Amino acid sequence: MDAEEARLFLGLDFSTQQIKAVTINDDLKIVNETAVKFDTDLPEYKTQGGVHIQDDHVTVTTPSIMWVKAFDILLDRMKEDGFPFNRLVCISGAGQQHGSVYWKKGTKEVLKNLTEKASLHEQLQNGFSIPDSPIWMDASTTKNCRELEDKVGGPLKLAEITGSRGFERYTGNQIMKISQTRPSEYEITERISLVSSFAASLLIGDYAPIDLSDGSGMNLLDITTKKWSPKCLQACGSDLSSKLGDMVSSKQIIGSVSQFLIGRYNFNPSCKVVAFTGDNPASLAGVAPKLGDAIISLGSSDTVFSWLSRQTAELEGHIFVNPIDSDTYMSLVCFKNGSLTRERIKNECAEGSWDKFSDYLKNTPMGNNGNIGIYFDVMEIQPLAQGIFHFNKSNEKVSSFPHDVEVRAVIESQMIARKMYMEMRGMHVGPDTRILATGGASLNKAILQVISDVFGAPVFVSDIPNSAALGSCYRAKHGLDGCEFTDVVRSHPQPECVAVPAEGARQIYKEMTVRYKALEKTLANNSRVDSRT
Ligand code: 5FX
Repeated sequence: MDAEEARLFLGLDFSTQQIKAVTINDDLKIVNETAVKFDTDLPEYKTQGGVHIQDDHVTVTTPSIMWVKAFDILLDRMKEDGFPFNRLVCISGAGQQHGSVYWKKGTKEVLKNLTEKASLHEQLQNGFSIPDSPIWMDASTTKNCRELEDKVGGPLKLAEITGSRGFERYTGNQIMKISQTRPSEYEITERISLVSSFAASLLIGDYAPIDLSDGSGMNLLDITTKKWSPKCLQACGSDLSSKLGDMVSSKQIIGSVSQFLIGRYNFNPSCKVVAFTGDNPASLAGVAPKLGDAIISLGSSDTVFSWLSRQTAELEGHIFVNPIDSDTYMSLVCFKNGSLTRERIKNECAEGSWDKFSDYLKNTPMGNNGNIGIYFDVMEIQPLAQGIFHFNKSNEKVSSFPHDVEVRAVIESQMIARKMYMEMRGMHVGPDTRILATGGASLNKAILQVISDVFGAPVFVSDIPNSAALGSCYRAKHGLDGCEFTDVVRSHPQPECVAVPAEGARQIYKEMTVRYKALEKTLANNSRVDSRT
């Protein structure tokens, strides 16, 4: 087949701050990358970091229609650049996890009858019963979480059924809040999608099913039977099972591209769509991991995750059905204060320069002379606490640190927390564990060195920061070709080892972790916290 005809696979990532599209060929070579950034490409929606934080500081939403308009812009941009839509044979995608989209009654018909003469956002303008989608940064549903836990027999029981105790951002709790506080809007809701299945709906011109892996982030799915849990559904809203629709395995082909895409952008009528999933499950596919690898994804949120052969119920962290092999699982812990906090410290302490930030990291000692900072700019997930705190080597609170100390403190405390909670979730990290780093901050070698020192293990990167979009390309190929995932990723670039732990690091961070844990506990007890802690 000559290059003009070769098959192409498209992977989309509807993330918090942008939509990213990556296209690969059969050799897994990236042939196109296009992005639309919400804050700058769609300034009319006045989002910051892609979101609206409401006055109560805990309710966080994004206008659903903005995502639709951003997708129009993305496709228009690719068309203007002469992108060969007709060579795409399969598409899959990812969405920020847990966020929910509420389609108004009658919108299924609109989706099925889209005309190529108008854009998607013009036609879907009135398609949402709740125009602002609650997203993963939302922390307004503590009361609903406790109610759900109580109704199923407690937090551990909920974790046993759904893979997680009640978490504020989890979709079931968000749905419960809406069904209780906005009953008339809930009533006229025809379908509730996750961000991932909402995005897939735009491609197939119909409501797309939720996949098992992203569906595990809702506190609604029984991750053992792989069916909606009747008890959880009942607790969260009336008639919920019909509003959610059926679920599918993450590698299932859910349809072909819509007539709208064929007519307006010249997509190939035989181009298939594989179920979309969450951004973290898609990233798992994108790093082509081996069993036992620990993955650390450094983005708007930081997440640590790994591939598990079996599940256990814990109060910390989460278990999802594995997006690559639905007979296995993936574990994950998510931290809300990730790259935006690092960026704030870079701006305040390193004159806005990542080079200067890195120099400070290189020129300060491991352990930061005993200084520990804790940086929860927004309400953290674990612990459920907010604020910025500085402690000297005697654990006394101090008001601030010199700039270089502050830079090291933010990275050290973030990475200590990542490792500590990862171990609490049952993910093991030994000196031989491969830490695969991905996401924006994985480009910064000085940060990677701190990760290696804190984790006491070698850190690897491949030069692909968009693992969720790339993983979506791999998942498209996997779903279409029906082969083993290991065959799909055979020519995935081998990750390069970029950092190994420095001598003495293990002891320094062992001691520091004990102190960090105790300090974090005092904060959690003194700030706005989960009623259980
Ligand atoms: C995972 O549980 C999260 O909440 C986040 O990582 C979102 O998926 C970010 F998009």
